Amino acid sequence: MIEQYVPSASTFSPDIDHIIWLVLVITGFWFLLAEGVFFWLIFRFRARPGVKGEFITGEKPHEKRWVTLPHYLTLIFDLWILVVAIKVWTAVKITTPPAEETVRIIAQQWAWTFVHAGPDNKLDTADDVTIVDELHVQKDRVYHFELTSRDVLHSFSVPVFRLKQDAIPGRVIKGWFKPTLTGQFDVQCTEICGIGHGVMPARIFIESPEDHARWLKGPANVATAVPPSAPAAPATPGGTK
Ligand SMILES: [Cu+2]
Repeated sequence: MIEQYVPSASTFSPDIDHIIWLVLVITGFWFLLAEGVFFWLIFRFRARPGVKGEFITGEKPHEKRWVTLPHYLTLIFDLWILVVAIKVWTAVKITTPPAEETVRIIAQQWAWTFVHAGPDNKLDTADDVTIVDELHVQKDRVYHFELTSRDVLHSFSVPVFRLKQDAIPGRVIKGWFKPTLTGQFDVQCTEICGIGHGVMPARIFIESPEDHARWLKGPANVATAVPPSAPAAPATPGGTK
């Protein structure tokens, strides 16, 4: 159901969605039950004409059961969430599948720079493709990312991947993803990083292998590529009279 609102586009996003549902159902069940019992008790033991309201201290054994029994049941449900969460954490954060490609992601106030490996599939070579606010990846390909920041704390978030990772200046944080859908989706900064935080969105383009190869070679690449030290565009001749 979550994917009706935010598509699920990575290999691990269904597992994250499963945890969200599990937590929602368990906490929702206990919330509704606790509130139901709470209001029923208020109604049941209310003061009425001729009947004094009862003050129950909860010290008698049969009264304590109202606390201890749900308490132990809640702990069992907590353990259930913990086991599922550790399994997903291990799959997403600990066991990393081998990279088919690596992309470098650099955050700064207030833009994202993405360094793509280019046709030779190696970073730090002449054919690297460096683009601001556009990340181009292939469907069904395992990407490792190297995330860093030039200035302050940022957070790299791709909602369709259910991926969020802080970017910390002075550190290179590694992670991975494998896209499972083609399309254009949002990339967001999810750390308040200054006055321009709200204008720090980017886009991820998940392409088929053919489209990605076309993008690497085609004019779209030339049109959107921004060299790191691009000179300022000259003024249009005749523009000032
Ligand atoms: Cu930011």
